[in-house]
Formats: sequence, C-alpha cells, structure tokens
Amino acid sequence: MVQVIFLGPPGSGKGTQAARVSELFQVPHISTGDILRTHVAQQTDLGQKAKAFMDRGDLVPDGLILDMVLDRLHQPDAQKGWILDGFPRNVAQATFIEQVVLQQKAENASENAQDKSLNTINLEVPDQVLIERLLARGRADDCEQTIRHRLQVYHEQTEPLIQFYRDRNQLSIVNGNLSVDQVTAELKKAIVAA
Ligand code: B4P
Repeated sequence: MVQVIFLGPPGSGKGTQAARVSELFQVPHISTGDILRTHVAQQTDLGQKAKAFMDRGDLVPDGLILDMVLDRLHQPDAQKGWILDGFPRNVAQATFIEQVVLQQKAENASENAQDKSLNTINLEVPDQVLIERLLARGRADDCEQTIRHRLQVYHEQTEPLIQFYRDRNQLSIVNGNLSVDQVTAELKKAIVAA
C-alpha cells in the first residue's frame, strides 16, 4: 500500500515524477490537471466550467474538483494506493483528502499500515527554472503571463500546505532541480510503502 501526494509549484516535475513513481509502485497516477484537460477536450459540463479558470492560471473552484477526485479515488484500481499529482492545491482540498484517508483507514481497520503509507513530497525548484521549463513545454496554459499568475496562485494558496503537512510529520522535501533520473532516485529513497 502506498499513497503519495506530490506538492510543488507548476513545472516542478509533479506530473513527470508521478508517472514514474506510479510505474514503480504499480498504483494509479491521478493527475487532477490531466482529468480536467480530458473534460475540457470532451467539452463536458465540468470541462466547460473549468476551462476559463485553467486558461487564466487560476485554481478551478473546489466545488468542481472535490467530487471529481472522490469519484476517481473510488475506482477499483485506487484501493491499493494512489499517486496524487496536483491535488491538494489549497487547505480546503488538503482537509478533504485527509478526511478521505481517515475514512478509508476506519473502513480497512489497518491503522498502522495507512499511517506509514501516506507520503507527501514537496518538489523544490526555483521560480526562474520553473518559468524556463514551462515556456519550453509550451502547453496551452504555458504562456509567460499565465505562468507568472500560476506561480502567484501557488505561493498564495498551495505553499501553505508545506506547513500543513510538516505539522503532521508527513512531509519530505526533495530537490526537483536535478535531472529527471536523479529526482526519481531521490524519490525512491524518500517514499515509504507499508
Ligand atoms: P497541472 O496539470 O497540475 O500542471 P502543472 O502544475 O503546471 O505541472 P507539473 O508540476 O505537473 O509539471 P510537469 O511534470 O508537467 O495544473 C494545470 C492547471 O489545472 C492549474 O493551473 C489549474 O487551473 C488546474 N488544476 C489542476 N489541479 C487542480 C486542483 N487540485 N484544484 C484546482 N485547480 C486545479 O513538468 C513541467 C515541464 O518540466 C515538462 O516539460 C517536463 O518535461 C519538464 N521537467 C520535469 N522535470 C524536469 C527536470 N527534472 N529537469 C528538467 N525539466 C523537467
């Protein structure tokens, strides 16, 4: 059983590393950004509502995100663990996922295993490197003005989660400003599976 939450600013490599760690531990990679982009591409009701927020680099409102995440976590493949990439992104989302994990713990009656398996990783990368990486990627929301706004939203709304998880003794800091392989090697050392 392994449950990993990737924190880190936009472009820190959450998506890149979550895919690798998912392969390593054979648990699903759940990226809220990817799920949202699929909804946008399919022009679902959720996608139509989310698109303007994503284009501006704002967080999509929690009212649209929480049910989407809960649905995904209830899929059969997520029962043995998951890698969450891009969620939680604010304190309300962190409180929500904490309740979900506690409820699962109660249902499974395996307290110790659940405690040991929750890993929150903060990938640290300087802002200037993030901007260069995202400009090089060039996704629809990777123009310089939107990137700067996403970074501001990150510092205001997501960065406080570092203290949230530090207070719970669930935080590991990993240097994301290394090669992709080097970051994966650091993550292998940091992640504890129960
Ligand atoms: P996300 O899809 O989560 O995207 P991201 O944070 O910008 O990127 P990530 O950190 O995953 O970077 P990646 O590995 O791809 O969010 C997009 C939008 O969706 C948000 O702005 C928001 O609107 C919405 N959203 C998503 N989740 C939400 C939530 N929970 N609540 C509300 N709204 C939500 O790496 C970036 C680039 O760097 C890539 O090109 C990669 O190849 C490169 N790279 C990675 N690691 C590297 C390394 N070690 N060295 C050099 N380059 C590297």
